[in-house]
Amino acid sequence: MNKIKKTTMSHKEINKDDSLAAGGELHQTIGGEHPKLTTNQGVPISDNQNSLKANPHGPTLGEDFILRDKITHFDHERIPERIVHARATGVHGYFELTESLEQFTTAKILTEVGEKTPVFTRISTVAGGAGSVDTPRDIRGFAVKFYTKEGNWDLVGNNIPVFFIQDAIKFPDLIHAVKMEPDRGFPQSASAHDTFWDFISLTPESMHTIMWVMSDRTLPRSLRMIEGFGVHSFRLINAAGDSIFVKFHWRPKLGLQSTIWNETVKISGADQDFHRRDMFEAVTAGNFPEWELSVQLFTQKEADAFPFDHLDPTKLIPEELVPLKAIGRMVLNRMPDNFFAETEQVAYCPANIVPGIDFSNDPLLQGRLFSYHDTQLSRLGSPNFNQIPINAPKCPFSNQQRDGQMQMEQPSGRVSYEPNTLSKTSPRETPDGFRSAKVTETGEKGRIRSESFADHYSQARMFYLSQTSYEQAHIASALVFELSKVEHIHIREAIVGHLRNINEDLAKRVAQELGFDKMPEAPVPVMPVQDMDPSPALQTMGKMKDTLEGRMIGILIADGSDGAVVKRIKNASVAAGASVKIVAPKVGGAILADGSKMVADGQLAGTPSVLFDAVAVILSEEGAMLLSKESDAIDFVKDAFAHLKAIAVDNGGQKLLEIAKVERDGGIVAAEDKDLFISAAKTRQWNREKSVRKLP
Ligand code: HDD
Repeated sequence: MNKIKKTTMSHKEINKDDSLAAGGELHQTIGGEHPKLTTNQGVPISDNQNSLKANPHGPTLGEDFILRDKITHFDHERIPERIVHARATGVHGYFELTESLEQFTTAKILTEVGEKTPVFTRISTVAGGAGSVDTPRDIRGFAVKFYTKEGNWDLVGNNIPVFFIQDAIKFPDLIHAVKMEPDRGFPQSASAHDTFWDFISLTPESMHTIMWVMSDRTLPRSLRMIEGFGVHSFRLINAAGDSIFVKFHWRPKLGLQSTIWNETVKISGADQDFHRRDMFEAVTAGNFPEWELSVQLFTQKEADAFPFDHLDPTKLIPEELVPLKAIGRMVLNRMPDNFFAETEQVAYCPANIVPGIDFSNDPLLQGRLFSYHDTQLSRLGSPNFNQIPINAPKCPFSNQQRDGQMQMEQPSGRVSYEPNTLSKTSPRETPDGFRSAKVTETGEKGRIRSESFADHYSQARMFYLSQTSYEQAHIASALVFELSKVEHIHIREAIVGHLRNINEDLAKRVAQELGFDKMPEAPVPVMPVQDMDPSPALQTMGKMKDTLEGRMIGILIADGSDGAVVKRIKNASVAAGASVKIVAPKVGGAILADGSKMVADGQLAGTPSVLFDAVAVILSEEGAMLLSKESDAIDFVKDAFAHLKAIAVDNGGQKLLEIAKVERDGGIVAAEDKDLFISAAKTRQWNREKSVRKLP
């Protein structure tokens, strides 16, 4: 057991008054073997609290190399943040193949069943900077680095299967439009502003992705409850050299779950690190998130029959058309030791593929192939970033590339070229090395967009019509929220014009809530909009699992609460797979009815109900009266109700509901009926929604 003890200081000459002023307990330390503190040159340091001065009141001396060593390094601690996807959570884990794709590919990671391949997965927001909040309405990046036996394979996807634009040349404009406006420096992480919607209004190809972004998909409850998509078609190549197309899908074991917009806004205030903390707490508690990897496989002939072009990244292939085949699972089971070294320095690149996998001609993918390596050169500062441990392959790697800034390797011998006759051990080409798919390219060179990319509205319509009525209302209200933040009326009108091509009813709902006097003109689509069959697999609500696993229950208590009831709810929640936090007016806890003390996990003001999936309010009458004067307690129950959560109450809890003017409905259950509470907690009370907010 480590215990706090005073170290025996060898540097007694340190100015004691100063060190006490700087915290008093400065020299307290946790026992153990402490290595000597040194400079970066290894010179032992005797005083790390005071710089070298000419006299007690004199100037600091330039010769203080210890001060310079420390401050200079500090001055250079930050590296450029990613231009997009700056804010993220990274987790280590493994991928295990369960079904071999040997018929289609030679890639060992997709053929060796049972093999566990280490992975590092980084899940990010797109628009916000590294210090922004976790919960804006935004796409989540879903990047997986597989450290395979045949080199690193990076599947750099998103939690949405389509993208805004069809050609990489438009990417800088898209990102400039969505990021903070350059003159004012805001908004930091929101799409709800003029420049984004201005660009979108002029980019009809973005309409399908806009439907996804305005849906509940972009408000995930947890990063453990999102899907991931490789987005583009890739190719698999088999031993005979034949290739087939493939799309990759990650599906979370915990199912999909999203938050309500009003809840999301409040979470951003209550806990800026909501998703990062959720992942950290789950993984460190041993609740390892898991995803199934599935593929959609299809031939060129099948692709030719699709009513869309699969090389267009604004299109998805409905599961009903090409079913998903589950081939493996990814388990994330270890948080990084050091956020900077791993989550910040990891460098993904869609061009990192392994033998047996190849690219398709998707023009967005083609542009991405050079962009990522290029950005890492400025972000990490040297072409040797592949030597940073998080980026280095875990299989042997060897070539004749040499030197460069921050070179960590020290090759020996006189040969640094290939081929050569002088070295018997230098690396050589190998027959099982990477080969491209056999593809014939013909046609005329030019800056052209294929005509097969011209349908911008059919899949947007399919997505909208595939949603439940609640989800459709959420899309409409998201559009109203976003466009209400847009100052320029012509931009609002242009977007509603596009919506008319997607669904007239949606356009009307949005126009009405924006206060339009008349409907704006719809742009004439280049191609007639097709009515595709709805695809229920595109819903979020339909993919919510009937489980409390991975969810969090909050129990509000105060002095006088009935401990037996609290324990019953807690035990039932834990048995159903949830985690539980006790919330009380004082973090030290509350004195229960039987005189015992129950320690709290969170203090009421800092632990609002938005942080939980369902809540219980267990109070004595006096406790309820006391809390009735606490706006945080009133908000606790009001918000839980407005966010459609199950609420368990005893008599005191009911009293607080009455004071908060929360009317009882099917989602509010008696605390003694723990089973009813557990089943209500597994879902949201969607029927309640119309009673708590006006939906367009
Ligand atoms: Fe990108 C980062 C996903 C289009 C250029 N992108 C980045 C990350 C993800 C994606 C998940 C973060 C990786 C990490 O965690 O470090 N990007 C996508 C998807 C796209 C896409 C799914 C479309 C299907 N991206 C895209 C295009 C370009 C880029 C068209 C440029 C031509 N993306 C970048 C980048 C980033 C990046 C600027 C910033 C940091 C980085 O690469 O490493 O190069």
